[in-house]
Order: sequence, then structure tokens, then C-alpha cells
Amino acid sequence: MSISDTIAAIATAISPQQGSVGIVRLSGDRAIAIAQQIFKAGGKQGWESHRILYGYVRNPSTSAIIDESLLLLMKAPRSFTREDVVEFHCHGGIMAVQQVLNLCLEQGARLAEAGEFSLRAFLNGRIDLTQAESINDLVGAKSAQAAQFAIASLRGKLAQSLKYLRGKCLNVLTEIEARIDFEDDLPPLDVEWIKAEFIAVSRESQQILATADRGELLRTGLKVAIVGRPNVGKSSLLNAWSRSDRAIVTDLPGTTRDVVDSQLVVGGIPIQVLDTAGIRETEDVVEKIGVERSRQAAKSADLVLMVIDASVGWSEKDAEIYETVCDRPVVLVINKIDLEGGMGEGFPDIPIVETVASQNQGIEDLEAAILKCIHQDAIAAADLDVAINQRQKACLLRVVQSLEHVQIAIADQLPLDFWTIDLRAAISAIGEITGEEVTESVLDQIFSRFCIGK
Ligand SMILES: Nc1nc2c(ncn2[C@@H]2O[C@H](COP(=O)(O)OP(=O)(O)OP(=O)(O)O)[C@@H](O)[C@H]2O)c(=O)[nH]1
Ligand SMILES: [Mg+2]
Repeated sequence: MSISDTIAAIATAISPQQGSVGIVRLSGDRAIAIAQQIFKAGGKQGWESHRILYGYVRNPSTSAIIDESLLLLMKAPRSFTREDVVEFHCHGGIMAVQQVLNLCLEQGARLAEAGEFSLRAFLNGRIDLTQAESINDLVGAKSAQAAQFAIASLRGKLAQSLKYLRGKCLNVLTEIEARIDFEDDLPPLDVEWIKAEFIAVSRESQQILATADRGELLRTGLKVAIVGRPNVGKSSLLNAWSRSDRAIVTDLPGTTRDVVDSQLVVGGIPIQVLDTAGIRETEDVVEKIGVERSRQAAKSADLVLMVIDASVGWSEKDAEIYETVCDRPVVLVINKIDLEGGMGEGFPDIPIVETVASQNQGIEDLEAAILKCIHQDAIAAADLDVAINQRQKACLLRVVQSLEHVQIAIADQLPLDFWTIDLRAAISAIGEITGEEVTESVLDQIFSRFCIGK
């Protein structure tokens, strides 16, 4: 990727007949020159930075008017990429933005690669790598909480903590290296201080590491399968939970034949809920396929809600179904507790929730049980405002590990050079998170996940 050329892309989602405004973005040395070729501002409007011009985009070779639009000019370095940036705010849909983009390309801009605007913002020092990654998180956020975490990180929350940790490590490294070079001229190393610094850095790293699971959940969400015998109220549960009539409910066993899914958000975590066909032996060809799909859904789920009928109690058939799903977290939902019944015995020792799905009762308990099951109940209440991703987690684990090695080197009274090897590794691992020490291939991997125009 060359940073010297001027890039262009459509920055908004495009689809026919949708979106009242579409934005085409230009960034680079020639952004303004290109814009001046194709945009005619009305009246005496000047091309000043951070002003919006009103006018027409026209094809310079044919003079044909392409769109009526607004133009936003942001001169370097006061722009997202720290380069000259021009945005055309066009009419939405497909045609206007597509044609404006084509004109930009005809005038010498190059089509931006995925994430290239953000990459430039990073390379030009406008944002660090944690902030760049959070931009992608914000765009992809599936819940308000995921968006909130992304914004906190975008505002530098994670970067700040990491900078502080890196600073501490660098301080210690300077002290040690000074002793290696000028041992005789300096007072002896304060080893107790060094140990305390390492403990502090490790502790804070662990705290940040503890947010990784939540980060993963917020990003990828959770798949929950509702399984059980026919007619126990699985579809009623899906409907009550999603406050919809998504699944067909009848009093006939074997109503649901296919997997029906619904998207929910629980405690900030996006959840895909799968309602499945009741599991039983059957000769019906369609139902048989449905039952097989139920089993597959349960297998693919992160968590299973095993529903039983309170009026029937825990039966042998339930036990058989439980056997097939118990290799993953299971919450037992005892539904129809409004009916008289015998609960039987032999329940597995798993979290239990009682519901009356047909009357929307017990959903709050169900959500609390799920959060508890995936260890998110305490965290939901805690005041955590960042959540790291898997890449950041891997780097931070290396930080903690390297610091452990230094502590061992200290305890074993190894020469100072040995201390610095692992300390440098810790510093470089932090630098890999923030982008201070990062390879091009890592950057490629990160930014290629972005959308075009970001
Ligand atoms: N009394 C009572 N009836 C319920 C409750 N939940 C569901 N039902 C009724 O039980 C019957 C079966 O409900 P469904 O939700 O279709 O059951 P299902 O488990 O999806 O059934 P299949 O799709 O056949 O596997 C319907 O008549 C529901 O109205 C409940 O909590 N109490
Ligand atoms: Mg059903």
C-alpha cells in the first residue's frame, strides 16, 4: 500500500432506493485538486477548510451534471487521516455515489482498499492501533453495550492504560541498562522497587485480560439452542423471550419442524436463539429431518436451554435428550409450572429456571441464569468499559509471561542482561497492541477486516 497516492471510496452503505444520503470520500495530496475538477460550488463560496460547500458534481469532459451535493473540505492535518480529505455528500441509493466515485477515479484517485482510511489515520499518528480496531468494532457492534465499549476504546481508554504500563516497563529497563553500562558510577539497583513495578504491571494486565471473554461475547455473540421433547413449550418460550410470534405454537406435538431463529440482546450480549423441533422417535419423514436438525443446532450452540414440561416432570426421554447435550453448558427450563404435576426425580445438577412461557413469565430469571452460566453476571454489574479482542489478549498474555520470566531471573540472581531480554519482550508485546511495534503483516490482517471506505 502506498501512502503517497490519493484514495477514494464510497463511505456509506449503498443499496438501491435506500439511504437518503451517500458519502464519497477522498484522502491524499490531490484530494482538493480532484474535487475542484468535478465540483462546481454555487455563488462566491470559498474553498476553505472545515466549511461545507453547496453545488453540483459534473463530468468535466461532458459537462453533464451528475448530482447536486454538499462538499465538506478538511485540510491536513485537521482530518481523520491527517491528509487533505474531501467528502461529497450525495443523494443516496446507488447511482449518484457510484458516478461521483467514478469521476474521482477518472481524475486520478485510486480506489481505497478495505480499512485504508483508518490505516492512514494510524500511520500518520492520528490514532493508535487500539483505536483503529475499535472503529471496526463500533461499525460491527450488535448491541448498545458493544458500541459503548468500542467508543471508550476509540476515545483512548485502552491505549491510555497500555501506555502507562509500557511507560513503567521502559522506566525499569532504563534503570537496568544504566547499571549494565555504568555500574560503578550509580547507586545499586532498587530490586524491591523493580519487583513492585512488575507486580503492578502484571496485576493491571490481568485486569485488562479479564475483559477478553466479554469482548469475545460482545463481538461474536452467543448461540443458544432451545431443545426438549415435543409440546413442552419451546416455541412459546422463544416467542415470550423475543416478544414476538416468530414461531408457530399449537397444542399438537411435532409443530416445529425446522430451526427457527431470533436475535436478542441480553446483558449487552447479542444472542441468537434457535427454537428447534421437539426430539422424539418418529416415522414422519419431515419430522425426522427436523429432529436431526435439532440435534445439530444443539451441537452448534454455545449454551443449551433444555425445556421440560412441569406437569409431566423429568422423564426418561428427557434424560436421554440431556445426555446428548450435556457436553456444553445447559440451563434446565421447567415450563408450564402453572399446571399441576409431578416433578419426578433424577434431575441433573444444573441451573434451573421455572417459566410459564404461554404467559411470558420467568424470562427475567432465564436471562439471569444464562448470564450466570457464562460467568457474565458479576461483570455486567462491574464498571468495566473496555473489552479487548483476541489479538490483544494474545499480546497481553505474552506481557504477563515475559514479566514472570523476569521475576524468575531476578529470583535466580541471573545477570542483568537476562532481565532485559524478557523485559524487552514485554515492552514489545505491549507495543504490538498499541501499534508502536507492529509488523506490516499484522497491520494487513487487522485493516483488511474493515469495510471499504473506513
Ligand atoms: N399451561 C401452559 N401451557 C403452555 C405453556 N407454554 C406453552 N404452552 C402450551 O403448550 C403447547 C405447546 O407449545 P409449543 O410452544 O408449541 O411447544 P413446543 O415445545 O414448541 O412443541 P413442538 O414444536 O411440537 O416441539 C401450546 O398449546 C402452548 O400454548 C405454559 O407455560 N403453560
Ligand atoms: Mg415448537
